[in-house]
Amino acid sequence: MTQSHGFATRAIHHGYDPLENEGALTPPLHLTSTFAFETAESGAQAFAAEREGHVYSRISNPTLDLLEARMATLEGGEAGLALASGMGAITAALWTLLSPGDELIVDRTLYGCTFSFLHHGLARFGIKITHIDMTDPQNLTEAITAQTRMVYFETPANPNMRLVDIRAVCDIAHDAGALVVVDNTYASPYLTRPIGLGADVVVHSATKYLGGHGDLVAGIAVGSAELIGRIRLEGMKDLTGAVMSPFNAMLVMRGLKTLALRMEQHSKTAAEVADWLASHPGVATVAYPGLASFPQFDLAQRQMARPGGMIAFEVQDGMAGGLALMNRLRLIHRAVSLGDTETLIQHPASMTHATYSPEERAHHGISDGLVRLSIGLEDADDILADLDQALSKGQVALTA
Ligand code: 7XF
Repeated sequence: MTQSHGFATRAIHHGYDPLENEGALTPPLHLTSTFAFETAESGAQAFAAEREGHVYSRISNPTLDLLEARMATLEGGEAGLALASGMGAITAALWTLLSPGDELIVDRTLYGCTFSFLHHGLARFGIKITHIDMTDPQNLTEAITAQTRMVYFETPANPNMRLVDIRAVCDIAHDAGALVVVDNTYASPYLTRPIGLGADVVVHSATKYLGGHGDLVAGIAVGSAELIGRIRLEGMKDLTGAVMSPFNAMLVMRGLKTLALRMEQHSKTAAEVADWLASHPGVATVAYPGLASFPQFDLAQRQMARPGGMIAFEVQDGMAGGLALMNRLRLIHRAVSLGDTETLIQHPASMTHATYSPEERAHHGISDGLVRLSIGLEDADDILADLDQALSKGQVALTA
């Protein structure tokens, strides 16, 4: 398998040949915590990193190796690392790459637990956190200093769908000697590959589109062999211990096999739903990168292969209207998480972004009336019918 094979082909085949594994089409699951040494001396050499080989599954495991190799090729990075959760990936990467006295510049909009980790975790250990509006890269030029060690953002951002121009931000950050870490959870490597645009490390909640079926919690980091090697031995092994279970790695690999197909379908249905919402009189605003009215539509066209499966919108009656709408839905589940086969709806201000204070949410562009939809793989007509019956029961007029 080479990088010249297509995305879907690599997602299915990369790094594994059944004929080298007793013909087994599916790779073996190495459900083991430890690995036996031939001799005491070879064990000592393994610990001293003087020989290759697995030692203990908090450091590496053959099943994780395969997932890591597949994610590296899909993201276009040298190496991958499989972690226990998206937060495991983010915390392991940032604890490894930042030191007291460093400054971290982040976008205004971040997933709630990432925001909480920065302010209640990193900031307590002498790391300065600066939020800027990264939708305008000029703001980074003005904010960056000699102490800036890292620039970090999500694109599209959870929950309000703001995009960041990855190439423009990487150019500014690298000129100043800072690393760029991108949370690519919302896009997945099928839609956006930040490393090809200059990013140093990509992190994922593999719980979402990579796994794709809502049956696991997992995380991934991808980057250069040098940076990922450090995150493995410092951030994962010692600082967080947040290693992925080999069983979950099997499930993520199963998910990856259909990632291309799923992202195409999520995008197709979401585009239809976003169009429908945008023309509904009960809906005040819709943020979806595929809508011509989206403020960063041109950037979305450049940076995303498809607009993706996530939609953020506000109803006319604000927060009360949003919550009422959620309670009237019958097919669409009220649940956090995203990227699953089931369509999910949640209210960021009271759920995923409740870690922000009300003032912080206002300042960071997360309105109380915002509702987030993760479009699943059901028939589009059924999703629309559920939204229609829910919206029509409010004070707002019904569309056909
Ligand atoms: O540790 P997790 O696998 O749950 O991943 C954390 C995470 C990291 N980055 C982004 C952009 C995320 O969206 C997440 C998890 N978000 C879920 C959500 O927004 O619904 C978590 C449910 S509280």
